[in-house]
Amino acid sequence: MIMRKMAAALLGATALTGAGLATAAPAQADTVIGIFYLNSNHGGSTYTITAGGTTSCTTTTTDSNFTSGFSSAWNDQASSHRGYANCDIKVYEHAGQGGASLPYYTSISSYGVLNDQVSSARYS
Ligand SMILES: [Ca+2]
Repeated sequence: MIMRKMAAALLGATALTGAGLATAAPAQADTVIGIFYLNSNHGGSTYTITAGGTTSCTTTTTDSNFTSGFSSAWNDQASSHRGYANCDIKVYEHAGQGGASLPYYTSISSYGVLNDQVSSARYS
C-alpha cells in the first residue's frame, strides 16, 4: 500500500516537471539529493534539489541516476555543493548537461573556473 502511494507520487511528479528533471513538485517523502551553495566553502544561501519519493543514487558513478537544472534565480550562481542520498554530483556550464564540466564530487568547496557559471547537474 505504501509502495503504491509512493509510485503514484513519483508518476505525478514526472508529469508535472517533464522527463529527466530531478526537481519534482513538493510531495511527501521527497529525498534531498543535492544542496548547492551561493558561495565557496559551502557558504551563503542554499538551493536544494530533491528527487520524488524515497530514492538514492547507485554506488557506481558510471551511470546517471538523476539530472537537474537550476531555477532562473540560481542559474550561474552556485559555487560549491554537497551530495546526499549516496549521490556524487557533476556540474555543467550550460543547461541540459552541456558545455564545460567538473568531475563528480560528493562534496566540493569551490568550482574554480566554473564559479558562478553552473547551469545544470548530473547525479550518480
Ligand atoms: Ca550512480
